[in-house]
Amino acid sequence: TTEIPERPALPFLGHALSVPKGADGLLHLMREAKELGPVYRLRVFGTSYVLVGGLDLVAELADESRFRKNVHPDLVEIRRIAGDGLFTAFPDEPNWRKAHDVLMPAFSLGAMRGYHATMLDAARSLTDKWDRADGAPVDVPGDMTRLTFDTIGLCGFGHDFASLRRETAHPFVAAMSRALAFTQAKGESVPGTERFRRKRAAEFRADAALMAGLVDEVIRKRRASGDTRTDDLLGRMLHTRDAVTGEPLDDLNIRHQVITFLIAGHETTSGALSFALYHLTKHPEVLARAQREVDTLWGDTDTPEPAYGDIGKLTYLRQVLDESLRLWPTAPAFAVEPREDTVIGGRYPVRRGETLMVLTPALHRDSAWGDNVELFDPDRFTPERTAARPVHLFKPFGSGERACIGRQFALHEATLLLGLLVHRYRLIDHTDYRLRIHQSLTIKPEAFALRLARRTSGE
Ligand code: MNH
Repeated sequence: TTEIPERPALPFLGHALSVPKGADGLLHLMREAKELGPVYRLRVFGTSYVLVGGLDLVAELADESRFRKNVHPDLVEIRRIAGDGLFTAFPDEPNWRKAHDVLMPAFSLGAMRGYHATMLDAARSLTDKWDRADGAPVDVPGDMTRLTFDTIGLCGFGHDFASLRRETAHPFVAAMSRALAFTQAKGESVPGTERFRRKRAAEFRADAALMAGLVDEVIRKRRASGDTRTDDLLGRMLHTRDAVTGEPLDDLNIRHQVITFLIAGHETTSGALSFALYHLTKHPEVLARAQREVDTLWGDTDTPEPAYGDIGKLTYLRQVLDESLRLWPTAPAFAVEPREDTVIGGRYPVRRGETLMVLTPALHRDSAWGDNVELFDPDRFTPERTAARPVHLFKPFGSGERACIGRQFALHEATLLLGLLVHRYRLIDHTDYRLRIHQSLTIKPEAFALRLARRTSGE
């Protein structure tokens, strides 16, 4: 066996000085994957990560008899907000299986039929807002975030956050962004220096309390209403029992799940929508094809009435979304750990429980994708080419039993919205936008604005 490649490391600091903070961190890790190869080690203070960005290794790590989800140090920080919710639960925490089983039916493809009308309402609030802008620039990631946040609030909890009717971000979203930035900064800074940031720590506690308070109020209102529906996330958690234990989820766990869904249910989808609009803006031939696809379904009516079944017919738009998620998977990493000490790639020893971080944007640029991996080309996702591709080459939603539970939800919501947008508007790139990546827990295009003009028939 041989050691995993790494740059020369300083005592105590490890590689901490060479990793840029915040936004450029991911780009740095992607460059390192190019130079050091599909697996390398990164040390940040006391913590060591193995980064993996190549097909063969990712396929090996997908073997659930040898590896399981790793709750890495950043996720441990996020547990201060999301506790034992699905996303941050430790692999052996009993509440994970319990909540997973209770919630799965609410995320089946069939369940999307029940959310469709609500998703359409939310989408119309967005087009109303963009119509009112009347050609003035709109903040694309900002409005995508408003839309996806309102959508998960309405579909998941029957609660209207109405952020599309607000000028500034919703207080939950503002508190969440600050709190996530705080946990991230903590992971990136010298251990033990937290006490010098008392003010930030107090702000974090206030933000966490605000989120918990808001969520408890949503739960309280549902309980008080006497409404015992079980066809949304909150209803299932309050009024169904886990088949194995015969118990419902406990109140603290329900709070953690609601916070988890409010965060996980909107950040990534809004980023995916923003990147897709970016690519559509920069590739007029792709946009024209997407417009032909929606025009075939909806003609040139002013307000189309997309049926549930229409979403499955928007296959080219789905390819656009998939190709956007290939280049910029908006949850850009996920981690697994060996169940026992083992050897990966036939020669690299790794220890039980250590963090093996899959760097998805690097995997999505593996040479198995072809020569021109940086090129945006939705035709990579035709059914024929998808069937011919190794299954583990495309992992925007993670892997195995801890993969994204909200995948169908995100894809239904995003395809519907993109369809309505390309049907209705011409996208005007008035700033000749150059892509910059904004990174927190997830990634999105930084400061991306567009102007919109209504399409008239024939264009
Ligand atoms: Mn989502 C887990 C990506 C939309 C709720 N999600 C994951 C993981 C990835 C991911 C990657 C695996 C993380 C890990 O292994 O540590 N999620 C996405 C992307 C989109 C997305 C790219 C949109 C595009 N996710 C959504 C939506 C919801 C959601 C929408 C909810 C409505 N995701 C989750 C939850 C988990 C998760 C909950 C944790 C699942 C588990 O561990 O059981």
